[in-house]
Order: sequence, then structure tokens, then C-alpha cells
Amino acid sequence: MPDFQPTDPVNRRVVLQSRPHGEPATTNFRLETAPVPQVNEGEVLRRTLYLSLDPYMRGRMSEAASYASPAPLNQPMVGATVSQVVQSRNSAFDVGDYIVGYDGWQDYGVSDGGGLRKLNPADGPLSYALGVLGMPGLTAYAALLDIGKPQAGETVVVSAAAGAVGSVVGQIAKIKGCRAVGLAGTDAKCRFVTGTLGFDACINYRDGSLAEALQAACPQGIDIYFDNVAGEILEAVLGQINLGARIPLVGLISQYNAAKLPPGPNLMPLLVRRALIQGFLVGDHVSRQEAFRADMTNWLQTGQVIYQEQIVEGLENAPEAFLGLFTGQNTGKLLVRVSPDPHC
Ligand code: NAP
Ligand code: FER
Repeated sequence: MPDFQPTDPVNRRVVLQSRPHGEPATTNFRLETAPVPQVNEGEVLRRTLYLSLDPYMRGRMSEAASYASPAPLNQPMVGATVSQVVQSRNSAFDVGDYIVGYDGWQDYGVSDGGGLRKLNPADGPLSYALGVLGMPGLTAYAALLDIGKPQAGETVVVSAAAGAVGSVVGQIAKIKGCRAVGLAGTDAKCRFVTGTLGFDACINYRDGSLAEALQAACPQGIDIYFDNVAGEILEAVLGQINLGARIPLVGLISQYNAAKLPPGPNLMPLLVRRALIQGFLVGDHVSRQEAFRADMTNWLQTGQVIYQEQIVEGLENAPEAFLGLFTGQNTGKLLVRVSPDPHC
């Protein structure tokens, strides 16, 4: 086997160097260099092409008990990646293979190959495996279809509607014959949500009375609220839910950076309207992966789902880009291009 010569002589890695209390900062991270890992018998070495930046990473920065353990200090920050095999001592992988895995915020990852899935570049852009055809897409698909159970003619409201999950939720709602109403943090995002993605309406929740805007956008009330943010927006939506409403509780981004939790919403409408509110973790829904990929590939090909990415150049810019998730800097799925993608 010819000796592998990495493009860069070192592995750049962004490590978690401290845990935030409240708002995270770029100083919680440190860019450092380490040797490119050695490849032992049975192992496979990959160069990162794309790194996914996701809100759940804020939870991993903390030590507080949660559904997943904290990311260790002074190790590359955790994260899903699309990568290319550059050296293999594992017969299941060849040099040049494209992979979706979990190599974290670094240039190179090495492992025995467990948990890696090969990607076929002929199936579409490689980066889609981190977004519309990956974890955020499956979240939208499984939480909306399996918990929300949309019926034609119903009204579906989704928060963070211009983001990775929300943008897909509203488009699936349309495919199922529903009225799709998005909530987003700027007028420009709302224009994207209605004009490009085809939602029926979008409300800038920072602008005026949300209760009034919801009433105007949802004249038949709200049958499904796909909640990505919780907090005050959930409170406003609950006031207008219909009998038997379903509320997949998927994200609480409005409180991920809170040092102290705000007072909770009034949940009485859930009782009065006999609503179902159900927590959701995408990891419980891997059995839906096959149906999801088949449907979503078809919807992308037929143009029924439009997908937008926001790609930041350079691993060194990952910390600042990540912080932007919590101030709404991204439209669509936020990714980092760590090294050039040979397919685009
Ligand atoms: P995203 O929507 O692409 O990015 C986050 C967006 O959240 C921001 O662009 C911003 O948009 C909005 N936001 C940030 N702070 C906010 C606040 N205080 N109030 C209201 N909106 C706020 O991220 P994503 O990857 O699609 O994730 C969306 C949600 O789904 C997150 O809560 C995430 O944790 C959750 N999620 C859960 C699962 C699961 O298994 N349970 C899986 C995937 C994702 P605006 O400009 O519109 O405010
Ligand atoms: C998120 C992304 C993933 C999140 C939860 C998950 C609550 C769940 C992962 C799992 O199933 O373990 O943003 O926010």
C-alpha cells in the first residue's frame, strides 16, 4: 500500500476548552494542531469535507444531565461530518470512498469503521447527508408524520421555519395537503419561507403581536404545532390550538443558552383542547430512515422539496458560525466546508 501523504502535514482540530454558563463564546473553543492519526490494522482514515453545525451541540458543551453525555474537554468538539477515505486498512472501505460519520470538528478522523455509512456521489450533493437527507430531515419527517399525523386541510405551524428542520417540516405539510405557516426571526427569512419554500404564510415573530398575526394566518385554528423553540412562542401558539391538536416537542432553542430557566408557559389549553404534546428524539426513529430517504429523494427530484444550505468556509470559522445559530444568522442548514468537495 503506498504511504498516505496528507494534503496538510497536521490535523487541525477545534477543541472544547471550557464550558459556558449561559451564552457560549468563541473562547469556549480552541483551534489547535495535532499529528494526523496513525492508521492501525482494521482502521480507516478520513479527511473531513463538511462539518454539520447543529443546536444540540450547545447541550453537549454543558455538564448538565441530558439525553446525551457532555462532550469531553480538550477533545475535538463533537459533530456529524461528510468525509473521504484517504487511507484504509479495513477491507470494507477503499481510498476515495465518501462517508457520513461523526468525526467532529477536525480535518481527519480515524476509527475501525463502526457507525460509518458510505455515500454515493451519484445520488446528489454529498453535503445533503448532513441536512435534508440526514438527521435534520429525518427529524422533520418522523416528528411531523408520526407524532403530528397531518391530515389534508389541517393547519400546521412550525417555528424556526427557515432553518434546517423547520424548512422541511412546512414543505412536507404542503405535500400532505395542509396549510403551512412558518415562524421566523426576520422579514427576509419569511420571504424565503413563503416565496422559495412555498409555505402559505410566514410570521416574523419579532415584529408586533404574535397572537394577532397567528389569528390572521390561521383562520381555522392550529391543528399541529411543530415546536422547535418552546418559550414565549409556544405560549402564544397554545392559545390558538384546536380540539385534538398535536404538538411534536422537538426543540427548545429559545432556552438552550439560558443561565436560569424563564417561567414556564400556561399548559391549560393542552388540557381543555385534549391536545397531545409529545417529546421527540430523532435517535428513536432510525427505523423510519429507509422510508424517509426514499420519500425525500423523490421529493427533491420532483422539486416538491427545496433545500438550501448556508456553507461557511474553513474549520477555523466553525465556533463563530455555531454561535450564529442562537441569534438566527443562518437561513437553511448550517455547514462548514472543511476541505474542498471534489463533487462541486
Ligand atoms: P436551525 O433552525 O437551522 O437554526 C436555529 C434557528 O433557531 C435560528 O436560525 C433561529 O431562527 C432560531 N432561533 C434561535 N434562537 C431562537 C430563539 N431564542 N427564539 C426563537 N427562535 C430562535 O436549526 P435546526 O438544526 O433546524 O434545529 C431546529 C430545532 O430543532 C432546534 O431546537 C434543535 O435542537 C431541534 N432538533 C431536535 C431534534 C430532536 O431529535 N429532538 C433533532 C434535530 C433538531 P430565527 O431567525 O427564525 O429565530
Ligand atoms: C437536536 C438534535 C438531535 C436535539 C436532539 C437530538 C433536542 C437528539 C438526538 C438523539 O436522538 O439522541 O437538536 O435537540
